[in-house]
Amino acid sequence: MARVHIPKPWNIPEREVTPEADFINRRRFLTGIAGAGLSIAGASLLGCESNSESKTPTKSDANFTNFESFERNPNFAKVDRPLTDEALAAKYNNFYEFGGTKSIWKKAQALPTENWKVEVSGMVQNPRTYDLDDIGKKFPLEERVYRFRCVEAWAMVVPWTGFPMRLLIEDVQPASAAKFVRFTTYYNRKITKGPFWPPASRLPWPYTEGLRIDEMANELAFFAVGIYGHALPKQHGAPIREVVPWKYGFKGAKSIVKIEFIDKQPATFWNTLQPTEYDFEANVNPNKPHPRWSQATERMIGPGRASSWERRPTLLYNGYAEYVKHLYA
Ligand SMILES: Nc1nc2c(c(=O)[nH]1)N[C@H]1C(S)=C(S)[C@@H](COP(=O)(O)O)O[C@H]1N2
Ligand SMILES: [Mo]
Repeated sequence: MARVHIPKPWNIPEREVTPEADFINRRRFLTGIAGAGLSIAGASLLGCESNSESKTPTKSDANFTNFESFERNPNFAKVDRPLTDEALAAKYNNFYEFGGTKSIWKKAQALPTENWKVEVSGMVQNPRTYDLDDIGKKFPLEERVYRFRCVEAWAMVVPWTGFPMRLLIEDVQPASAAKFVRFTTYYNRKITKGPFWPPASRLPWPYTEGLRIDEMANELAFFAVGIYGHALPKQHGAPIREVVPWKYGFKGAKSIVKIEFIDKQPATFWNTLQPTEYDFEANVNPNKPHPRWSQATERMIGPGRASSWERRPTLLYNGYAEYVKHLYA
């Protein structure tokens, strides 16, 4: 097999290097996966993706046509900082299934969202498979403005449209023995072929996440089907994703296909890869540094280089202590 050029992490343009991707890079080199003759599209990693020229897709194949009718919930509308510019948020994403750079929005357009179904199963009285139509009819959709904080220390404020997870719990009626929930997301190696992981990879696909059920029942925990007043674009996790604003962003699984109620803490993507860096609980905490960087401050997504973005102090539970601190007392 022909030897394929494998990009070194230090060849990635600086703007693309992020701590999470950096971890995957280091891991690949350390485990020697990179040594094999791999037919991966390494070249696309080297900055061929133009971030600025083409128009950013900010809409998906709208599954809900009447977004204008979903009102902002005034109880979840006030945040201590302005909304992030929509086009900036739509071009700065983590979606490792499609690649390890922040500019995966273009590649993420390959995600097929037609006839999407979400299976809810496990320890529940009413197992269900919802399509998006069911979701729109069954759950009253509303808009909430939430702060968002990635473990990599970038942050944003965005309006999500969706419904509280609590309503889904009420619909499926978990058994009392169910203590956790596992979210499984879309994965198809033919489509979700991020450049960091060749078939030989031992990365724990599909991307999964989990919560305790009492966390899921908290009034902040939200399923989003929209952002900025329209259906989620693919790069933000169309057609349905989790939003848990007091936790680091990696807890918010995108493009969910399955929700299972279980009695034990589930293995999850990042926690399986590196438990010392990505703990299951993953509550935003300025006083608990990541092993490789401080969490004391965060940078708000803005124009230009990340190094020029406004820095602010990180807030405990990302500012949502009054809603969630009793969960961890
Ligand atoms: N399926 C899936 N969900 C995911 C991720 C991912 O790589 N795959 N990345 C997570 C991380 S690390 C973050 S910070 C957020 C980013 O969400 P955004 O791109 O919509 O801002 O998505 C989370 N959900
Ligand atoms: Mo993240």
